[in-house]
Amino acid sequence: MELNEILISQAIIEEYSKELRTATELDVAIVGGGPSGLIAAYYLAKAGKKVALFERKLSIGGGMWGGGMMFNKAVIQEEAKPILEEQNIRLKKYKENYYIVDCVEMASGLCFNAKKAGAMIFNLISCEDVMIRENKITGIVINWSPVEMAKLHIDPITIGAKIIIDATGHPCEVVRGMEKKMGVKLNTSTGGMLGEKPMWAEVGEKLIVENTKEVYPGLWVTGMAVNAVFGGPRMGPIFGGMLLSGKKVAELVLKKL
Ligand code: 48F
Repeated sequence: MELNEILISQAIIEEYSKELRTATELDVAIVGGGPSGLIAAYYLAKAGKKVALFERKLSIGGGMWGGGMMFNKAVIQEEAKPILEEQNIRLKKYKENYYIVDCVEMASGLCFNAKKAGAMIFNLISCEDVMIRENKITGIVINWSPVEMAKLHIDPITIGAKIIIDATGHPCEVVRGMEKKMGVKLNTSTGGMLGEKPMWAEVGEKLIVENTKEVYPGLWVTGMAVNAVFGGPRMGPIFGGMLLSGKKVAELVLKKL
């Protein structure tokens, strides 16, 4: 059968444009495609919400691919096991309360399942700002990552969303950018960002779930961004807290919508 290059190009342009157009008015915009963002996207899409995830990099998955120091295995604790089982991702028991997961299986599986559940996923797009109305965040401002990397002088476009989730991991970019520009009071003990603390896995895993919440009207945090905002410690290559935090933010956001 004949294959026409022009039709191939038209198919791609039309489909992509249609999807991005659909994503300009969302229930939930998620920034960052690591484990927490992907799990949040999965549960929100599964509940029928219009959700899109924007990831700066070419690959979706954030810090999952490299495991601990490039040994591409990660540890999951008992509490988070049902989440991965629901995703059909295999776990191997190591010791009581310690399960091993293959990072390639986890990263690709979470990505596949979020997409299949109905989340729109855009890679190579960075969130560089938020949109505000009075005292509420009402959207995100996005641009192609290569534009950002090449420092090209090109204006971004805006995505409207009822709720924004910052799932950008350690740098916590959305909350940080907003706090810097607006100098607003966040929902933390001091009203400001408390900053991530050094390694303490047990406490880090506990606080990340406890502090998964709305930090400013319309803006929620999940994953490592939670500990960066609320002053929790890092935890290294144990991923249960990220999954539990992603599920929790989806549940809270569903109640709010
Ligand atoms: O860092 P990341 O995996 O976030 P997470 O879900 O999980 C953290 C763990 O991977 C690991 C850990 C486990 O113990 O601590 O670090 O909290 O994924 C965050 C994603 O957000 C993207 C970034 O490229 C990464 O893939 N990202 C960051 N800033 C932006 C962004 C931005 N401004 N716009 C779009 N994507």
